[in-house]
Amino acid sequence: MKMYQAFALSAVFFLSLTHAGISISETSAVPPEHKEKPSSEYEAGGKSPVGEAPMHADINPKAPRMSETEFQKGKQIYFERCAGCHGVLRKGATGKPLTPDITIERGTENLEAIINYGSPAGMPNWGTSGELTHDEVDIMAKYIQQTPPEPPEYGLKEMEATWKVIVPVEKRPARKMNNLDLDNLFSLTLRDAGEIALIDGNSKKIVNVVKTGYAVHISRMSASGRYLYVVGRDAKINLIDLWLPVPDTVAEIKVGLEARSVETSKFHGFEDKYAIAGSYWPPQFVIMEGDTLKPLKIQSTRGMTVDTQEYHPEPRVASIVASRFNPEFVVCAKETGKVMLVNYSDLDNLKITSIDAAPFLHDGGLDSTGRYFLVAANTSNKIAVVDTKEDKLVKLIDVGIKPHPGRGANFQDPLYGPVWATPHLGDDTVALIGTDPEGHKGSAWTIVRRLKGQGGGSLFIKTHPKSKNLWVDTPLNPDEKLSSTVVVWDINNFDKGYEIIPVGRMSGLPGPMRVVHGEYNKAGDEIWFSVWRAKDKESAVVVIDDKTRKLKTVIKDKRLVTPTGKFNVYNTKNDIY
Ligand code: DHE
Repeated sequence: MKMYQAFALSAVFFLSLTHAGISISETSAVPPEHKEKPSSEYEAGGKSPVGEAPMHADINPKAPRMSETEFQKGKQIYFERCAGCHGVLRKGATGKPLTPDITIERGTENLEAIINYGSPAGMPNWGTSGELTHDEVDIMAKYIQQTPPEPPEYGLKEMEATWKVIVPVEKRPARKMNNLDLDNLFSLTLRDAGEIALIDGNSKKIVNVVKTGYAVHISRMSASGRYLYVVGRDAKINLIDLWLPVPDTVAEIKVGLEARSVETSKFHGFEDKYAIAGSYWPPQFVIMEGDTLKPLKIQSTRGMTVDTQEYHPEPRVASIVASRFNPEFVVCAKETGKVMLVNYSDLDNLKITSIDAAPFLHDGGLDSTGRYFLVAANTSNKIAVVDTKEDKLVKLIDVGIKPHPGRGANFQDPLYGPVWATPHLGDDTVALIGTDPEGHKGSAWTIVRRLKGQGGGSLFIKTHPKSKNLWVDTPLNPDEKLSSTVVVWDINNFDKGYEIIPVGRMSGLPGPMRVVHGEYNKAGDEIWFSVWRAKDKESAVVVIDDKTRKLKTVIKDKRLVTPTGKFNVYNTKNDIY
């Protein structure tokens, strides 16, 4: 049985990542074949902030008539539910293209049926699940036959208008003004609060809660460990100075209408000099001053796809990492499948090496030497390996269904030496890929082991150089037993199989919940997991002793609303994962 069918059959709940939090509705009346895969829900569920922007729309004489109210409703639903998979301009992304030349041909009735019942290809059953009413399905079938309204562009003028330096560089302290052990500080995403919590890794106390962008996404560290950068889905970037008596925002900017990634320059001589943020809309990235966020250079990602070599108007910027081998940022364009090595040594004569990988690029990380970047081309079911020293593609490796590594996990396999691993959204396997072309030539860039985990719906994997454990979460598995637990293998004894750790139960909170994103402390002797519940419910962070795999402590506080990703300062600045 295919994994997605297994999900569909076992699905009891319909988990929806609405902007308001997790909404959960029973779908037992829905025919099993029409229940969607968790991966499509993950991409489709989030509300796109682009929908808030004023847009111009042309009248298409061939499209069915809609009133202004219906059109506005259709637009709102489209940006809340559909844009994540089908793209802002409906040119297609992980979902099919929905441009009027295709949709008018299909006709209103056909479109209604597919919106209602979904499809085995991954389209959720919006109608029969009860997410959309009959009238809303009707509106959507008509709406997608209209000319797609275009959101505005966002250039230097718009960025500068939002740019604020709250504490100028000369007014900032010249040395650390607090007694915090900054290396063991954690930045915790409080997704639906639009905040991050800074938590002291030693005392487990909250140091500060900082207001950030809407549906805040990830944090990254400057090379020195002084500055923390946070990106919201609304493309707001916060620059937080950890040297202040109480670490807080010293500068902020909005770099577009929607974004997911931020990173800082780490090449020798450029430490803390530049920051970069990639946006979903407009499809572009911007290089900024590292200590003020002053926007310096904006570069569009629009261009040709690597496979059919067709123009794509909306290649969203997915993961970005900083090279340590060259003064370069590694920037992934999702829809075109290109990995761009952007050399920041001369911004006026910007050199970009464009590497053909595969669509649709999403998340990835470096190998243990920092030389090779491994990124998931998730709908191609591949991992692309890029050599950041020689600036070229090493290999495209076929893995399981929809790899989702986060940044992946690096460790020494007892037989195959250094490996990097990824779990999958669409199946229950974990692929271990050899990463040592010099010491272990025969196994480099091939899958050396395929572990069988407890189920699909995995998002993140984690280990630490001091640990013998490999942890994998399954937060998007529809079975609550799996979404509330994680599994852990002994790296030196994979044959023993995995142990299931009931992290959700350890938190003492009732379900439903999702246990997501493991992160080690600096010492590598404890791992933290978020117990992610709905916005109006209590959540927690569970800290596990890595050696015994037993509960160490539970961090609870009413301010910890929808905790998801966490980023330890030392591990993040040194790319330890
Ligand atoms: Fe993420 C990383 C995009 C939904 C938690 N996520 C990333 C990256 C991208 C991305 C491109 C890599 C950034 C980098 O390394 O520079 N995420 C998206 C989406 O497009 C998607 C599917 C849907 C959306 O509308 O945003 C999405 N992501 C989620 C969630 O729902 C998660 C689970 C909870 C949350 O907080 O929003 C989530 N994403 C994360 C985390 C990382 C991440 C924790 C960083 C992992 C790491 O260890 O580096």
